[in-house]
Formats: sequence, structure tokens, C-alpha cells
Amino acid sequence: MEGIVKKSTGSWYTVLYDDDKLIHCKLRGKFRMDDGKSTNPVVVGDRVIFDTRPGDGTGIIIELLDRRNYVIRKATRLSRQKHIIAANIDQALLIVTLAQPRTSAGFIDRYLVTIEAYSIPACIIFNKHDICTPEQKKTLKEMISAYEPLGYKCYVVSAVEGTNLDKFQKLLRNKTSLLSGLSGTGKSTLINAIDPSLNLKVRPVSRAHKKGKHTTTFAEMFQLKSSGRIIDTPGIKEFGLLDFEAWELSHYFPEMRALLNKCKFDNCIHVHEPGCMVREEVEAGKISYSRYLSYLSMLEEDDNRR
Ligand SMILES: Nc1nc2c(ncn2[C@@H]2O[C@H](COP(=O)(O)OP(=O)(O)OP(=O)(O)O)[C@@H](O)[C@H]2O)c(=O)[nH]1
Ligand SMILES: [Mg+2]
Ligand SMILES: [Zn+2]
Repeated sequence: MEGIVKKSTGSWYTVLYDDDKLIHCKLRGKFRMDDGKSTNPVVVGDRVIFDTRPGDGTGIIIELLDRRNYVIRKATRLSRQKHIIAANIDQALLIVTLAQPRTSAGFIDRYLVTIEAYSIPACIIFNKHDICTPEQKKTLKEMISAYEPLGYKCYVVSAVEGTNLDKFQKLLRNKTSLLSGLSGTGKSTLINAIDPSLNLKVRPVSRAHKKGKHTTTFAEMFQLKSSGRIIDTPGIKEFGLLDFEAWELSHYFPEMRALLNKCKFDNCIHVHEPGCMVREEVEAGKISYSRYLSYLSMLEEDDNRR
């Protein structure tokens, strides 16, 4: 039978099949590992073929079907292995808060670049609108007018007061959505607000540090009553970037990608080169300076990594 992995804890996998049935499965003894470079062979969102074991109602996963896409967590410096967060995602929704915790523009851009590299559509969900100060509401408007023209749809919501949750719910319809963001931004609260019967664990942000407490500790997929599947994830600091060459980085910034081959030099990395169209547009205010700064910082980090 075919199913979708809902969660994985150690050696057990919960598999969703026939729309709403669940079965606990183990992997078949000699399970084909991909390239040995990933720490987890089967992940949330994977489509698998399983057999039921007579007797105890558990199952055995015998085959992993091809993945359409997947997202990895940043690998530690010590290990070359990657940890896959989830697979077969239709859209990535970044949950952002401007206070408690504050999500920086740098974080948002890094996330968007990563998701661009995976070719997965992304949206930005600004949560906790109920506690935004007038100053933050102004920042919010500026951010929306910077990101929407780049193709990232923005939603302003409050999970607590229910603001715009109808729009959010519509966004989730008939899709598999990955929710990510810093710890404490309200990912689990938002899912509860859409479907209270799920009753996910949530915890207040620390008062002293204005940071979340990593309440959700592993990724899990939920089938929504209102149609669609949503994957709750633990708060992340960053995603693992795919390996990229310096000249490729600008391909993941849509406003820079639009200028592809317009610079004087083909291998222009848009820093000091003469005849650089990207820098020209930054100087003319057509490309956001904040986005360009994010670009430079990612470029520099990549340089250090080498
Ligand atoms: N004022 C306000 N508080 C919110 C809102 N959404 C979530 N919160 C609060 O933010 C805190 C953290 O929410 P969680 O849902 O646990 O956050 P999370 O993103 O799942 O965090 P991790 O699981 O740690 O990654 C809780 O105290 C929520 O009540 C909102 O719209 N407004
Ligand atoms: Mg959570
Ligand atoms: Zn250039």
C-alpha cells in the first residue's frame, strides 16, 4: 500500500494512508539508503510503499518513492551529512514576527534564497499583528512593499485574535505547506487556530530574552479538516544552503536574476566589477539596499566557508 510519512521518531515512522488512517511502521531491514550522505533515509512528506505485518497492526516500509523536492537543515561544521527536514512540499510559508521574537531582514532573505534554490514557491506570514507597535506596523508596510513585487505574497495575521485567518486557510487549501520560522513566532499556534482539534503544544516566548523555547522538537505533518496538509517544524535559525558558486547566488534573488547577463562581465558577482547593472540598480534605488546587504553578507559567509 502507498502512504505518506507523517512523522518519524527514532526507528518508528507514522504513515498516513487512505486519507485519514495511520499506521506505525519500521523500515525494512536492508532498506536502500540514498547516497549515505543523509542522516535520515525516510522523512516527513515522503511517499512510501508499506506492507502490514500480520498480528500486531504495525507495518514495514519497503520502498521510498521518488521525491519531488526536499529541504535540508544546516549541517554542522563537523559533519558532511545532511539532515532532511521534509520532502514533497508545494509551498514554504515563513512565519515572521517583528517583535517577540524579532525576525531580521537578513534572516528573511536567507530563507527566501534557500527556498529559491529549491525552486519551491514561498510566502511570508507576518504573525502577532495584535501586539505590533505603530512603529512596527510601519516597518511591516515597508517590508510588504519590498517583498511582494519580488513575487513573495505577504499575509498579515494574528493567530490569537483570528485576524485574516480565513485568507491563511485559503492559502493552505489542497496543498502541502511547510511552516518555518524562528522559535516562538507562533507556527504551532497558527495551526491550532485553523484546526483546534490538533491541540499542538505551544509555549510563551521568554520575557527576558524575547526568544522562543523550541517547543516543537520534530517536524510533523497534519491533515487539515479544511483540506490541505501542513508541516509544523521546530524553530530554525537557518536552513542548509545547497552548495552554490559565488556567481550563482544572485540567481536566487529574483530582482538580480532579472538582470542576468546585463552586467559587463559574465561572471560578475556584483561587488566591485565595472559595468555592474546590479550595483547600478541598487544605487538608483530600484533594488532594495537591505536586500543587497543580505546578498553581500551571504556572499561573504560563503567565502569564509571555503
Ligand atoms: N500576541 C500574540 N501571541 C501569539 C500569536 N501567535 C502565537 N503567539 C504566542 O507566541 C508564543 C509562541 O507560540 P508557539 O506557537 O509555541 O511558537 P512556535 O513558532 O511553534 O515555536 P517553536 O515550536 O518553539 O518553534 C505562545 O505564547 C503563543 O501564544 C499572536 O498572533 N499574537
Ligand atoms: Mg511549535
Ligand atoms: Zn554585476
